Amino acid sequence: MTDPSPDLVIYGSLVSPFVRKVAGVCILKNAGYEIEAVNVFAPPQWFRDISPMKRIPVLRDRSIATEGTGGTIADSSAICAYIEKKHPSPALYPAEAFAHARALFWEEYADTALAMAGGLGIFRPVFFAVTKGEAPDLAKARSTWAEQMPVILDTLEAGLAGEQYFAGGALSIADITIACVLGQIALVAEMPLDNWPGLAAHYAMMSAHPAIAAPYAEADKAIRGPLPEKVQLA
Ligand SMILES: N[C@@H](CCC(=O)N[C@@H](CS)C(=O)NCC(=O)O)C(=O)O
Repeated sequence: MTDPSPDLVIYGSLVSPFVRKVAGVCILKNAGYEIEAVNVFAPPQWFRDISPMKRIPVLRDRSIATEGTGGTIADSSAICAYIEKKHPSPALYPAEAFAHARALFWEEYADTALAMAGGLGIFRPVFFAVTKGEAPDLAKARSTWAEQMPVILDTLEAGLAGEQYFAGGALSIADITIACVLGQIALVAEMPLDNWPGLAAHYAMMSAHPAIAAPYAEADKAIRGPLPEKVQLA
């Protein structure tokens, strides 16, 4: 970012889909930010103090406070909602009430159901194994893809209902979150979406967007060292 000392600091790592989601929202809104690396698996005490659930990301708004818990917000959804208020344009939450709620639902679905299966069931068994010098746990990743993912991908495909975007007929927090969390699978595996053509088109469109592509490229750089080749899920 060009701003040498932006208000917004994101604590975490772009390897996290939730950190990429927050970075993507900042990019879309042209809000200056910087990432301060935190190893969430061995966090320093100051980070535990600002992250009650010991999770990344946490945001700090330096215009509010530069240290301690002041000016900090944990949880990507709370953070993105804050950035929306601070930088309203372009709007990433539909104005119409029902579409707004649908966008929040899809954000939550991606943060929970999709992240549990894709993150805990595919990304971690592959990537955490190789960072420990072990072979990727292909059995776990493949069984998750075969047994848990189809219903989730069916739900997303049905949710799109042939539309370009998930809620309100325009790019929203729903699209950003779904693309970032699906990207967690794509970081470690070839992700065959042929059975879900609407979702495949959505993912292709979103992955090409600079707000998704730039943070993803940083994560990809970090992953390709320990895992030069993506694994096959089928
Ligand atoms: N609901 C949280 C989820 C954040 C989350 O689970 N982050 C992961 C990294 S992708 C984490 O911090 N994990 C730490 C751990 O499992 O101990 C959000 O949206 O910010």
